[in-house]
Amino acid sequence: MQEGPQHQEELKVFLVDIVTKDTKPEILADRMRELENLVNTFGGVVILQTYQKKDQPDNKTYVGKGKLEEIIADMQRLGANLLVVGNILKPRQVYEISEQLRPFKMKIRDRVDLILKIFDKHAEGGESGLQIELAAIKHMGPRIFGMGIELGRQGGGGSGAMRGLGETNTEIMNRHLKERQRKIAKKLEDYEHMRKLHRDSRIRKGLPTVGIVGYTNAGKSTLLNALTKKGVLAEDKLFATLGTNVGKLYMITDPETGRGKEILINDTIGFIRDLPPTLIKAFKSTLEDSIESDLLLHVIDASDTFVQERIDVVHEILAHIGAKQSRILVFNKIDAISPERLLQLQETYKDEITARISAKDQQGLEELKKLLIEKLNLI
Ligand SMILES: Nc1nc2c(ncn2[C@@H]2O[C@H](COP(=O)(O)OP(=O)(O)OP(=O)(O)O)[C@@H](O)[C@H]2O)c(=O)[nH]1
Ligand SMILES: [Mg+2]
Repeated sequence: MQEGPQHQEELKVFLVDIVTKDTKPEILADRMRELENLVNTFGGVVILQTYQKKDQPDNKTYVGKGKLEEIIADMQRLGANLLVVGNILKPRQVYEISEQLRPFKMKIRDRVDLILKIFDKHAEGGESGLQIELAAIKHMGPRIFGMGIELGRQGGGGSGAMRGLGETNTEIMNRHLKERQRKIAKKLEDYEHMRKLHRDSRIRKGLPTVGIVGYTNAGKSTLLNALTKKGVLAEDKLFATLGTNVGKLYMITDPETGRGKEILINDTIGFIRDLPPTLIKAFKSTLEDSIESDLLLHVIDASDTFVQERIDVVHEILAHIGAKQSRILVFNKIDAISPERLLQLQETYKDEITARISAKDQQGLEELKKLLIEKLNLI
């Protein structure tokens, strides 16, 4: 990690995205807010944001040549040093924008770079570190390759030697990345194997497992803490959790005798919209304990304006990673919504299995536990 305030001067960020004429203002505002939260998690401060109306991103500069010049002038005026684009940039665009920013010692990052850097910064090493490295290679690989082609072309006007150099470097780099990718994949396989053994022994012990999943910042870790007194870090930031946390919960199934059964609860990394498939894939094994659990608790921030959109994102990712088990929609943060809104949510999701809780205030947890006992067939 070369970036980040602890290594360098403060990261002063300019946010930009393009919107089509169909983009609704509230959706745009939500996206910008999420992007700003990502910047904050990363350790930067947003000092200005703008958007450009455009139906198609510009092939070279993403926002368009004139707009980019405007942005650079604004960044200079305000002392910004990082431009963040709320989308995935193509290698060509990264190259072009970087070139234009270079004289001013400014850098460009897209949304996926930001997510990868956040993961990278907070990774707990070991398996998740390797997964992040793999995802980064998959994200950066084509860029390096693309950049090599650009470099080759640049020199290529007259000098064949330059082109040759560009291509050779690219090939070397590419080979190196492929090799590293292969090694990481091998190590990840070993981890997976180890994990399978653990899982097998757990299954033999017969412990039912519950996976907590949901959009980032929904309150998953707070719920794990509330249920198991685990003491996991829960914070008001995106991607506070990047590894896996497991807690045990003793479920009393016979109140008269106090008898019950122990269950395992897994809390893991949260989801976010528009995650590239390679990134999801890289995290598949971190998510595996959740995916292979007997039941999923899908935690939803009920105080969010875009409840259904967030639910859709989570469902899509779960489908993508092959999670098929039944799930309980857990509407969290009900302390932060009005009784009318609570009723409205109840009505909208009346055909689903739902629970309404405040993990923070420990409200609704007993009902949730009853639902768990029933759905896990613990009695
Ligand atoms: N008002 C309110 N806030 C809550 C509740 N549960 C969690 N929060 C807050 O929501 C923020 C995110 O909580 P976390 O438990 O870290 O959320 P998470 O889903 O684990 O988030 P990531 O690990 O970052 O994906 C924290 O500031 C919590 O204090 C709740 O029931 N009510
Ligand atoms: Mg968490």
